[in-house]
This record gives sequence, C-alpha cells and structure tokens, in this order.
Amino acid sequence: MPSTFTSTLLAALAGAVSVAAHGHVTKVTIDGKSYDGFDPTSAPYGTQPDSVTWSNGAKDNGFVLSSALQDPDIICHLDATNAALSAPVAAGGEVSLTWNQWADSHKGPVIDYLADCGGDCSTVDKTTLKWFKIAEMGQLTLGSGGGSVGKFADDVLIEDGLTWKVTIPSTLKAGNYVLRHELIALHEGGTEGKTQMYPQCINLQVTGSGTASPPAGVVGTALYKSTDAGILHNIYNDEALSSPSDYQIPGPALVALGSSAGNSNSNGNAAVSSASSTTAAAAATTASSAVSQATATTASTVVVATSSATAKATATATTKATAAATTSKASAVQTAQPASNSPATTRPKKTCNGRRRRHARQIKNVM
Ligand SMILES: [Cu+2]
Repeated sequence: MPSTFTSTLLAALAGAVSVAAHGHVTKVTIDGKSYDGFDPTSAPYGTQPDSVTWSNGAKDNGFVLSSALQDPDIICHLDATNAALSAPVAAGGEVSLTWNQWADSHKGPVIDYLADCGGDCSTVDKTTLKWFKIAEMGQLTLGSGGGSVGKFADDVLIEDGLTWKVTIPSTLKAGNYVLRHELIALHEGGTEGKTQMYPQCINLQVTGSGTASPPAGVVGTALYKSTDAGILHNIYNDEALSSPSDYQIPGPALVALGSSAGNSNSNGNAAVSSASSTTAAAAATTASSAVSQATATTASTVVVATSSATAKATATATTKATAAATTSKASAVQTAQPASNSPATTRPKKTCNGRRRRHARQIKNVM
C-alpha cells in the first residue's frame, strides 16, 4: 500500500480521536548519558545508527496483542532484533526510559525485567533469555464508580513527562543483561486476547562488585497467558475490587535482589509502587545476604500475601503466590478473582472506538 495513502488514512483516524497515539522508547538515559531509542515509525524502517535499544517492526508504534503471548514477538516487541551496543550501568544505578508519547486512555501496569545474556547481548538468541522481574507498578487508585477508570502506573509515566526510572538491583553480579521494559494497556482488557503489550529491550553492561547471581527466570514466551488475572482484566469495573492492589500485576513474582527492587520515579510513587514492590524491597534487605534464589523467591511471594489487608485480598494473594510457585498461575488466579474479569456493564462506549479500526490496521501493517 502506498505510504502516502497509509499516512493520510492514519492521520485522519488519529484526528478522529482526541488522544495521542501509541508510542515507543525514544531515549534511554543512564548516569547523565543519553542514548537514542529505536524509532520503528521512521521510514524506510531500515537500519538505524547502532544503538543500545533493540529494533522492532512496530511501524505504527503498534503492540503485541495478548492473543499472541506465546509468540516470540512478546519478548522484545514485533520482529525485534538485537541491539548492537550495550550501555554501561553500575549495579544500583538508575536507567531512565523516555517514551515519545502515550495515550492517557491506555491504562495499565509498567513492568521491568532483566535477563542475563550469558555472553554477548548483541547476538544472544532472544528466545533463550530468561527474565526476572526487578520492578513493577500496577493500579494506584480505584475508579470512582460508574465505569470510571482508576489511576494506573502509566498515568505516573505521563505525569513524569513520559520518563520511567528503574533501578538496577545493587547486589546484582556484573555482566551483560537485557532490560525488558514494558507498558501494558488494558483499555480493551476485559476481552481475552485484546490487551496490548508494548515491550522494549535495552542492552546493559552491568558493572560493580555485586555478588548476587541472576535468579532463575522465565523465557519471554512463558511470561504471560491471555487469561492471567492482570492481562484479562476489565478496568471499567472497579466496583468489583476493594483496593487498588486487588489488580494483580501479571508476570512472575518480583525478585528480591538487594534493596533497590522497585520503581524509583521521583514523585514518591515508590511508596505506592504496589504493596508488593515496596514491601519486597524491605524484605529484600533480609533476603539479600542470602543470595540463594530459593530464599529470594520465598521472600517476594510471602510479601505479596502479607501486604494484603482484607481476607479476600489475602486469599487472592496467597493463591497468586502458590500459583506462581507452581507456574499454573492462570487458572488459579482466575478462580480467585472472577469478578474483575466479568464483562463490562458500565463500560463507556467511546473509550477506544476510534482506535479500534486503527489497531486492526496496525496489526496488518506490521506483519
Ligand atoms: Cu491503543
């Protein structure tokens, strides 16, 4: 299809909705040094200058749908290929990821993972990378009823000028790692297969004298299932939740590695960085001397359970912990929290109408 026609059409559709469109990571900043992100929308979509960010084929800033979570595209985005360079960062240091734009209708969690390349990240086979979660933020406030949507991590991203900060665990052993930074958009998440995943991978060369071996992780194609509670989730039905932490951030449990697990955005959201993240950091202090992975996993899963106030939440959290441990998470979690996945009765009609066709388009375009 001629690109002028495509862009005219997309511009018209974009104009029909009042929000900005999807986005990509446009800049990575570490220790005062900035690295350009990969711009998938830049014609002719070919080679760009060597970068620390992985390239991808999301030509229209598109996404990976939750109907394709077992496809390798979920690892580092559509048709992603390795970045040629790696950015040095000291263990305990901070990585800032700046997005070019993000639609405020696109609510959901922000999650960061690392995977040990076991060698050169510029040539590693992405399907072999095993990811461990180092930071997560989910829902911060509940919607006020009548189908209204609460505050999510990506609202914090927007408030912070589209920059997200993640701290590399201070005890992590030096080496070559890939950072997998991910936004998840749940505006159509009440329908299985419609949640939008926006991962971006960045090569890091972690330095320092840390001694903690990377914990056993999960390959990208096993991180999520389309029926996971935090993936198949109706954000317009907060009446079914008793607290924002009832929204279950998807993926494996946060690992406790040093005292720096958790988002470190400057506006105080470390405190709200979901009970699990903050408490995990506290518990991590206890667990960090014992670097055995079993200890770390126990610490982080136990924390999830103890951080829940109500009996219902505790039951849910306990189920999650157990499920995470047995990796049969999807079914267990679903049973625990069916209410939030029930079809929206109060969903506002106009929420993603204009974009729906556009989304369908994008999927075609990036194929
Ligand atoms: Cu969208």
